[in-house]
Amino acid sequence: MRIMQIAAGAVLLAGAERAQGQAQPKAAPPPAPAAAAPAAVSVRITAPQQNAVVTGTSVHVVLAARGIEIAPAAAQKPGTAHHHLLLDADVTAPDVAIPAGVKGIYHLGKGQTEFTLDSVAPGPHRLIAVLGDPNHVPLKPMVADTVRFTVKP
Ligand SMILES: [Cu+2]
Repeated sequence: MRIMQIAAGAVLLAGAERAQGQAQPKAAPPPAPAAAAPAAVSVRITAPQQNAVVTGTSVHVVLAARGIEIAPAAAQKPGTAHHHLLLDADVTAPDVAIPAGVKGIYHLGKGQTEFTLDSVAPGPHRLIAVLGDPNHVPLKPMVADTVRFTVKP
């Protein structure tokens, strides 16, 4: 009996990491409109990271929610939520649906937890994530997270 060795394909991770340790001395952050939620429900923007420098005009956003089920809005399932992204847009009124078709406001209405922002202009940006109920109304108290990042062309 012969023992055959199978050479597994080597995976090369070539230069996947970019050096992004640049400080931003002049970045005076505007006041954040998103209040922290004391409740058990929370949301976090895990990408891009705070003060990240993103190369290129596509910004991949990854969201992590805790304490609540993320579900498609169309399911109309009580007690669930879906993500909303506000790029350089202020949070909307607390008791009404987050509007659709507004520049800078994105409903991840299919229950997505990742989203790619395309054609983001070079320069500094503010991204806010807000959890909304199946009717797109922000949860009460508001559950949100904010990151600032800079796009380099
Ligand atoms: Cu929505």
